[in-house]
Amino acid sequence: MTSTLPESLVLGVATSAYQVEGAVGEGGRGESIWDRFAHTPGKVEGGDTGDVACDHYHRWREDLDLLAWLGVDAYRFSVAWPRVFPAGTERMPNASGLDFYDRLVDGLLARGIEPWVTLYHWDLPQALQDRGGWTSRETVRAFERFAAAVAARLGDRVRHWNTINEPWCAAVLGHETGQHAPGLCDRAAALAAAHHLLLAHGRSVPLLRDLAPGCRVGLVNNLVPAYPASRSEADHLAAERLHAWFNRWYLDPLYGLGYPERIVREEEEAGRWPPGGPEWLRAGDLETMAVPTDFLGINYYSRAILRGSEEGNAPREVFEPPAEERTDMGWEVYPDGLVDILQRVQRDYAPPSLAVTECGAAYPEGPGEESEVRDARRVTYLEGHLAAATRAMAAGIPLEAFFVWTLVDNFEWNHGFSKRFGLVWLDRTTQERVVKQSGHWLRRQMAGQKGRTS
Ligand code: IFM
Repeated sequence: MTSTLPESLVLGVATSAYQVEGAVGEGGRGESIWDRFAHTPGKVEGGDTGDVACDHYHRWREDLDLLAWLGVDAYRFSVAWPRVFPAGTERMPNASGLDFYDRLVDGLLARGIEPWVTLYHWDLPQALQDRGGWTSRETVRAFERFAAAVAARLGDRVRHWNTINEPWCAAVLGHETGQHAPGLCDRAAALAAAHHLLLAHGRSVPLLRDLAPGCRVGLVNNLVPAYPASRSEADHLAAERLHAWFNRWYLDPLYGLGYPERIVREEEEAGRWPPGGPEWLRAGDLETMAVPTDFLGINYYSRAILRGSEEGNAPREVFEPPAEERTDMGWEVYPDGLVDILQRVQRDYAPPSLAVTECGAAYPEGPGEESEVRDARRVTYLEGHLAAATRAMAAGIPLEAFFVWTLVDNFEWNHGFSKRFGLVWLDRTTQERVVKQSGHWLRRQMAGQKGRTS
């Protein structure tokens, strides 16, 4: 079969440690903020936790065999910080924690799959949270030590590194809305956390370059293209405001532009940004964040449509697409948004390279007759988004990779196991894995792409 996918596009699958590993008490792993949060009644749907998750810690060989069967070029996974520094501040890293990732990397390379390592995908050691977590500068220092320990161990074999995954989620969902760990509801804390996450990124890039010679480094942002609901000035301003707070807050500083003024002004007016700047914003921080990187990772799932304020109304998101155009998360299926956001990022920041580090859909389909999982909607979703990625490349966007979220149905944060994003269905009781129709489809795409001669 011949695929229409560009031959140069690296295709992979992505996961993260807390969502798949389980084995939370093994190998000397310490408690993470997600262990604490998930075990707090009422925080996660169904009372689910990542205690067992997909048991990937024990079944990693089987999972790597699945990746090899799919034929993917690359696998993006994260390192659980509390496996490496269980209490966050030990003098030496926990060797047994690093051993796990050492085996994983060797297992990937033996199967011809390129590892893309993410350092922080939200599982901060609880001990660091107890000292202020991301609202404290101490955590930045602890992250540097974590990054250095992982790079010293894996840097001889891992070429691609993502420093931080989705700082917006870690900062805002974790500190302002309280939907994610550590569950705070304090906008000022979210601003401090966002700053320290970006600073941790900036500080870790030179360390990675030293300890993993020849590596390529980037940060991963979840970006949402924002569209005005009409041509009105008010709707246009509302869309630009969302873009500034959701996207630019985590992009402008990386490219030497500092924080978007419009939001800073709003924070000043709300009394959260003192005249001399907040205490956590120190001289040199913005320069540190703007360290040159090799690529920018973009996680894309959907778009937002904005209506400006009407009498008595704050600007708000509008447009409720019909159920059939939404995934199980309620997110609209909108592949063109991927092209738009890639183009806007390229236009405004011109990163040397881009990678779609996550893209995928939650749908509930499970095994029917003869154990087949007919998730045709996921196939359509992925076809649409890969076609969008291909269009972006044809328009000159330097897109190097596309990772499907995710391999196996896993722990979807505050939604617990109620949302299934996997190419492979998980039976949580037996841990049996059943490849879905979308997994078979991806395997055919991979075979087609590799079979191309041009
Ligand atoms: O499951 C998450 C992932 O951890 C981060 N990006 C979005 C995914 C789907 O919600």
